[in-house]
Amino acid sequence: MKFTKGALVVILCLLFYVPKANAQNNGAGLTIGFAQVGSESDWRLAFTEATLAEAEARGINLIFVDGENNQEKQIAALRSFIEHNVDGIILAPVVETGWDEILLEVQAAGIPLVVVDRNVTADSSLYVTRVSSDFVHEGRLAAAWLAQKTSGNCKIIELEGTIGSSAARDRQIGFNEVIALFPNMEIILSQSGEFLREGGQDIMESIIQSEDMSQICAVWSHNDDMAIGAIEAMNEAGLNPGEDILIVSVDAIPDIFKAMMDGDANATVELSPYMAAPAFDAIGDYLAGETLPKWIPVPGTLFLPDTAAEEYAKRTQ
Ligand code: GZL
Repeated sequence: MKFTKGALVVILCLLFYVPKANAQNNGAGLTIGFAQVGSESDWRLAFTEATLAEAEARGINLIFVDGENNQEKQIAALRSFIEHNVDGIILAPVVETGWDEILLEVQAAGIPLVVVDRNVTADSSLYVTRVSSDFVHEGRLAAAWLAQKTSGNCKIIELEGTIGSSAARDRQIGFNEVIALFPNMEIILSQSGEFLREGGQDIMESIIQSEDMSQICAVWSHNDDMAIGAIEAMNEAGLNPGEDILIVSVDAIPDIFKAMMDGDANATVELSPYMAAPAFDAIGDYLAGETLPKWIPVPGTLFLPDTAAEEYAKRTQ
């Protein structure tokens, strides 16, 4: 059988074509850059730890950069990944805006980028997909629990997360949507503790000095770390968190279950720290030529004190 020159070229190309991703498209053997927000909360630390472990388990060479809650440091990390000519990038953006220019540079370098956790306002054509929970749903879930717990009658203090982050904004949107259905539910004071434990404690210490706490029915916190800081401040002031003042938050970190076991907290909405597997799969699938949806949701449910001991044990063993 005679082959034309063109046919021979095609056959040779097919023989020597090595797809960047392996057959399972799980990212094995790839070099991936990970620009993390920082280490501001126990959930963030758990997310980092789970991502490093997942990369090791898959044989992925992960270049990790802690953004120290600083967008400029994250942007510098993305530029260093381009210089490294990594196979893929995972970005956990600290805030929503200011990413268009660097995402265009990453795209021009031909490097697939996956957004994880918080969102960006940049056009979705600039990233492969986003892996995250639904922050609006988390806020709705927290408010729905509080409404049924208080029969729709509650004056609330809100501890907001990082200003400019989609997590803080969307949790607030979801929570406010639900309490708007109850005329006697009202947020009387809202302040950002930047998702930090000491942020929640500082805010609560100052509120205890300035407000009549007997009017306060609940603290709604955008994450467990700020809730735990607020609980510390209330206990030091002789108040009774978990009883006189209900505590509802998000993340489901081990310490919030410990607080529930101590009678100091009442409800938390789970945020899974396990987002690396779908993110690595997305990069592998993209490099294998597959098209992905622009959002890969990570579900979370509501936890109450009745399962706190079991959940605490599960998360600390
Ligand atoms: C939300 C995530 C938040 C966590 C906080 O997905 O971005 O950031 O709820 C963390 O604990 O600081």
